[in-house]
Amino acid sequence: MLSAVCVGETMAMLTPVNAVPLHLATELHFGIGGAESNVAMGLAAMGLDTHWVSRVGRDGFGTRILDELRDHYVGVSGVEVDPVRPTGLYVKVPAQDSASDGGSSVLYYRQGSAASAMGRDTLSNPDVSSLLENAALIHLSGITAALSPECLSLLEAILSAPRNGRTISFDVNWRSALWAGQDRSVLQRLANLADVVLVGKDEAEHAFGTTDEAELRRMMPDPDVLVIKNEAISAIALTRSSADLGGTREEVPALSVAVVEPVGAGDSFAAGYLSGMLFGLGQKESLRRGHVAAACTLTVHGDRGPLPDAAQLAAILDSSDDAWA
Ligand code: KDG
Repeated sequence: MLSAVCVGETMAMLTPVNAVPLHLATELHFGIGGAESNVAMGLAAMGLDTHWVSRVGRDGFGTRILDELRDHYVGVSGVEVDPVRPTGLYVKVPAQDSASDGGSSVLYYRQGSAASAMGRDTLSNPDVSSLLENAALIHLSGITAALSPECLSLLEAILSAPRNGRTISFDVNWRSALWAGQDRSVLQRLANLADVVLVGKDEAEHAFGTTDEAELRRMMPDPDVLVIKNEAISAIALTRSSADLGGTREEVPALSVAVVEPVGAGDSFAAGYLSGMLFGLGQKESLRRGHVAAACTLTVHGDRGPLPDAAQLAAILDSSDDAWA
């Protein structure tokens, strides 16, 4: 079975029940949230042998995260438990509490977290190195680059290693709160070391200073595929043909859905798209898988919708061929 490894931080996530402002909340819902582990759970749902590499604290939050990932068939043998540093925490608050992005906003309590202590040393853990060596896909994100200089050097080490048939995907995953006062130009450098890059147009403006497709490709010429997500409109895959560097452009419209909450939809899109790519599907089919998976998350509260398994996904895609014709 093809195996995928996602590397990054997952936090405990608290949300006021009934979407009341935080200071009025008497109950908080306790869940977990992490872009890369969201992708991992999506890839596992779609039938891939999936693992998550990270670090959690020796605390109840860390235990809960490990339990949830196991429950979603994601391997956690590559997760270290930090005896001192805590698991990161984030609070998702309703829009009225702060500057919002699509109905909710986040407060991070992750500085000095267990995951922020990942670094090049993480690669000397034999469980981690064997997972990475045997992976068909390694999925990384720009969030990790912002967590600490050590985390940045871990990404650089993974991205600079010989591929030996592996594909490395990099989701830019812009998070304004993490980049304040930091040098965001590293994102362009990291993206150019990856094989597949995913970025939303809204994120591209912050991370690269432009939303222009041609300009983005000019800034990121090296990845084999650059996937640009144009919010609710479409997703575009720009490929780099190895023979002539001419490349191709495939644009697939998004599904029109009643959005309940956008957080996590990009991760579901990534899982759908990357699973298609791993199963050898073309750009158009992979983008469609991304849209279907994203729609499953856009239409529910929380970071992940109940994603279809491989058979359901195939059935939805076959029957919706006309809609996309
Ligand atoms: O993509 C959803 C993530 O934003 C969420 O799960 C938390 O990883 C997270 C982050 O760093 O914001």
